[in-house]
Amino acid sequence: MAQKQALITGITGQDGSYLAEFLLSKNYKVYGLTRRTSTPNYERIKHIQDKIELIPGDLLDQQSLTSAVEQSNPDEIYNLAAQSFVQTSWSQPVLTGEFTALGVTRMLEAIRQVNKKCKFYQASSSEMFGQIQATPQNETTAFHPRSPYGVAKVYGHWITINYRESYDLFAVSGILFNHESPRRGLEFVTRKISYQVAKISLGLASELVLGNLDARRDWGFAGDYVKAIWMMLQEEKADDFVVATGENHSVEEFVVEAFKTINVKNWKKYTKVSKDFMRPAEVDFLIGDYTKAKEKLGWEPEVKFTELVKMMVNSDIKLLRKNSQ
Ligand code: NDP
Ligand code: GDR
Repeated sequence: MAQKQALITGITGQDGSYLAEFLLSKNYKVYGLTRRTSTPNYERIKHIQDKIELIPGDLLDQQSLTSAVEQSNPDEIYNLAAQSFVQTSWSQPVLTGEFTALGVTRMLEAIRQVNKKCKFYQASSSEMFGQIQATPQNETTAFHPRSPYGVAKVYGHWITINYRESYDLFAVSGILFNHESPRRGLEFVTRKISYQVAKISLGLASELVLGNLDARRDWGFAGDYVKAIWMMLQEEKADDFVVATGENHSVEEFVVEAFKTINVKNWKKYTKVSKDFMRPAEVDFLIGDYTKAKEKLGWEPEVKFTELVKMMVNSDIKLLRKNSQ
């Protein structure tokens, strides 16, 4: 069988790096779209950089996307690139719409113009459920996004379905709940906690300042989730799937567990709450129902909550020790 080719947008991000590793293990030829920056940010992919091919391009630039699809001639495109930080979407709502919403249409147009046989994955999000209309949330739950990011993702979700229905593209949308890892960006709450707790344990910091401790999320491990993403594109028929763990925990529970990892019971001594990290509109509670992914794809999450927290804190302790040598 001919070697399969894949193009990943957002390859320098958390999910892009795990997906690239996974596709390489399946013997794919992997191409990654990267945008121009004054300093390269290949930290997450430096260990596989000699095995992948990077193509310059930007979600804002149609021509660059079309030529990236021409150049890589992929069997599968994974559209992971986005302005992905919810908080920033209030300070940069228009840019978030350009990247996270219209960027999806630009990718779909590139496929339509170059090769309609190429399969397409869109990174949809549980943030689309926002102010939840049912519990747990599944593929049929109505959306009520609560941020410019969530609104942009709803657009990306529906334009993917629309191109599937209009042009018969194999275009699928994965509604992924929060997934974390040692490679998570430092601004997201789980990594912010694990990194700061690691610093506290090494005597490099004395406090952890957070926003809403009561928000509850269904947190899984990114390494597990990229498998589900790939499985969706191996199906006979294009369809949309929720990917989640079916469990949720509060931000406070994450903090407690993180401090437990470093044997600190009195987490309140170190933890402060600041209005600076509160959001204009909050998503209070998310919990996913992944029954469809389990039944149709045979996918199940492997890493559980406490294991995930420990993995992240221990990895940050190791990282900080290495950086201080
Ligand atoms: P990251 O923020 O870690 O990565 C985002 C990626 O998008 C980076 O590679 C970034 O490049 C790239 N990017 C941003 N803007 C552009 C642009 N204009 N042109 C080209 N590339 C761009 O996100 P994750 O890996 O966590 O998430 C991957 C996708 O999945 C995102 O679409 C996110 O919204 C979605 N998602 C994530 C979930 C999660 O819990 N992680 C859950 C549900 C959905 P650069 O390195 O140059 O900044
Ligand atoms: P989220 O992730 O908004 O769910 O989006 P984030 O980790 O930023 O927030 C989760 C919850 O924690 C609360 N919170 C804080 N958040 C941050 N970042 N910093 C804090 O100090 C803090 N204190 C409390 C937030 O209010 C929120 O309720 C992530 C992103 O990866 C999206 O791209 C993705 O689509 C969704 O997950 C699913």
